[in-house]
Amino acid sequence: MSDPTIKGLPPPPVKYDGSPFRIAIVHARWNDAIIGALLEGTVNKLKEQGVKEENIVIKTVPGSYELPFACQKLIEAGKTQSSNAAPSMLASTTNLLSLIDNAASAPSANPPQPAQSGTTASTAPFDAVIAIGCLIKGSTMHFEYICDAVTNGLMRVQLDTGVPVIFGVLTVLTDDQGLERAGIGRKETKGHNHGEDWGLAAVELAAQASDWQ
Ligand code: DLZ
Repeated sequence: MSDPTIKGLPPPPVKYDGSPFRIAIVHARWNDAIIGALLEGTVNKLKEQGVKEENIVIKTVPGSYELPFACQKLIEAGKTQSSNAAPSMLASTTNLLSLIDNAASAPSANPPQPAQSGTTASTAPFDAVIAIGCLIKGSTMHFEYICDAVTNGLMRVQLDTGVPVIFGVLTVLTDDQGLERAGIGRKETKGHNHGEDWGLAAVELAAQASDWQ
């Protein structure tokens, strides 16, 4: 029987070309089994949309609370790097897809492939940043405070910097809710990997932001 839900992201009205874009992903390491699968779904979707592997920069932070600060720093560093047009720390980390192997290894039929040699990574400012985290409710108010801070922080970063920040933060009540939203559920249906939606959203926002300039 097909899923009767009406929720979810329909395909974009047009097919966006991700090939001109430089996208950063910042992910938390807390709840790493879930994060690993989300990261993989995000990267695979970015590549499917045409984003070049060498133009996907991946950084990690300990927990979701650190995401807004890291996104802001990365966006600023990307702008500085571009205006200096000189090699920098970021240039040396242009292809960090190997980090996916260090994030919790989620079962994968289609793991991201290593970059082709001979390709040149962009040093342009980031066109979009994807913040990935997974907050799981515990027995105290900690969850509510972190969810609130991260949500507001990420919104502030995108409005202050003018660079789209995709909200890739799951705020779930149980482990199973998180696993299902990463496409690795333990029940009959594995669930949908929300990382794919975030990759799609990043390319769409990057394209729109450049059109509207
Ligand atoms: C401390 C904490 C807790 C209890 N739970 C989570 C979580 O479910 N997901 C997550 O991403 N991070 C969690 N953290 C860590 C905080 O986000 C943060 O890293 C620390 O409070 C240090 O600032």
